[in-house]
Amino acid sequence: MSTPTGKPTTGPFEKTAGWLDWYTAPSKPKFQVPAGSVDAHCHVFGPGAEFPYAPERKYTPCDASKAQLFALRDHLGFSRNVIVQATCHGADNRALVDALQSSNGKARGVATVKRSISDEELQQLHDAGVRGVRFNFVKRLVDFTPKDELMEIAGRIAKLGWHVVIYFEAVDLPELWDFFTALPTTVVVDHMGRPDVSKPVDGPEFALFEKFMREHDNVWSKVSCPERLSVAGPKALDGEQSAYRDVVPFARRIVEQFPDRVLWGTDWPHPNLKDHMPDDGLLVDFIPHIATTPELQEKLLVTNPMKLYWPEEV
Ligand code: 0GY
Repeated sequence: MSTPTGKPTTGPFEKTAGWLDWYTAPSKPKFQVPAGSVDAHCHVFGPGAEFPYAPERKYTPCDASKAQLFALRDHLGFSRNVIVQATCHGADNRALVDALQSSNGKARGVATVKRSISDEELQQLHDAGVRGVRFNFVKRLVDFTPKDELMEIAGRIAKLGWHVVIYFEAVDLPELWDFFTALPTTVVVDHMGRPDVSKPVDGPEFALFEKFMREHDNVWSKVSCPERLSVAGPKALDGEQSAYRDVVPFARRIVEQFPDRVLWGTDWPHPNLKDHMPDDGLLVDFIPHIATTPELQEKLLVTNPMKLYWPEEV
């Protein structure tokens, strides 16, 4: 790679067995993203020596620093990042805040908070650039938090103009429906609610997700993480076919139906992948397969994330 991302380090922590480190030599994407594009889903991990991983974490990653993230941003041609608090840091948002404060205004954040957070601490997060909280329902990543606690948090952060990011698996949407539809803010779904892409795109499971977005115009979706959802994997079949081709019909459907409510992100440094670590340049080259016109690309990468995270500049 031409930019100084360096190598992943591990600091004083021992990585989870089988952990895949982020890819140190991403290709230069062939697809040139529009000027002012936002990578609206990425993380920083530690470094653990400076920002220790949380005792309640379910995995221990390699480090992935703010400098390495910002170098990747520049290499891929993006202008800004939205950094999402990773579960390995629990509700300790110090690494996130440090990255936001070092970004020269080019990063905004999504934090994890508990009911015990004070109004003053919320305001400090806001001043650092946080504009949302994440509620995570993926059981392998977090312990259960009672819904009344989450609803109380949602009510408090709504007053700051923040939104709620939700992460869940497709099979859990029916059970979570009433809670999600009662949230008083904009609601951003991570990775299209993790569809099982081996099921038909026009089957009942994905139809429920489309209904969720269609009937609730406060619901947005990140059309991110093909590498996490794909069964086909990164290998393109021929010149016409995309990497992660089995995810294309799902993501394209969401982009085309809801062009003003979609976001895209790399998900760097790609926690918990088991079989391969994606080339982030290849992930960028996936974008024109799901947002097939310059107009859709501009909305996905610039207009929509700017509206949500930098509304004062729109
Ligand atoms: C993602 C996906 C995952 C992990 C986390 O915060 C996290 O630990 O988000 C995952 O393991 O699926 O969006 O980064």
